[in-house]
Amino acid sequence: MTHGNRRMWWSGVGTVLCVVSLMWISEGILGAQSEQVVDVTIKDYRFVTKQSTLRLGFPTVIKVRNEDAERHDFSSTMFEGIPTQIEKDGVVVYGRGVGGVFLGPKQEATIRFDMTRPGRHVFRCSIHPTMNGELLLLSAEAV
Ligand SMILES: [Cu+2]
Repeated sequence: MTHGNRRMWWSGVGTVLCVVSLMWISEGILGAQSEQVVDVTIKDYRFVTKQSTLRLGFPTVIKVRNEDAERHDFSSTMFEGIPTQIEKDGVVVYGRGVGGVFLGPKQEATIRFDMTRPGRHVFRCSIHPTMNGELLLLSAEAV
């Protein structure tokens, strides 16, 4: 490699890094506006939920993380009849009759769907019937 070629190579790397960081920034801004995120952590056989106000008709993301050394699942009827995307271990699954997702020890999954029904939506672990939680959904008019 000659000196000139090397310099061109480095400026190429610089350009790529700039584009990547710009993509990160715009994704962060757009993501904050268009998606409402719910964080669900499974710990000591309990669901710990962090949610802001959830509104109907907005793309909703539920991030579930299992911090236990035990296998759990996050199952709910709230996805019934709604196109739902589940991402786990880099694999994305789409479905309309999704009941939930199983999570091995320390595993996490991301569930994406559009909220269409207002009210309280219960979720639970089908392996451990005492584990449950709920999400509260406001209709747009109530906000
Ligand atoms: Cu469980």
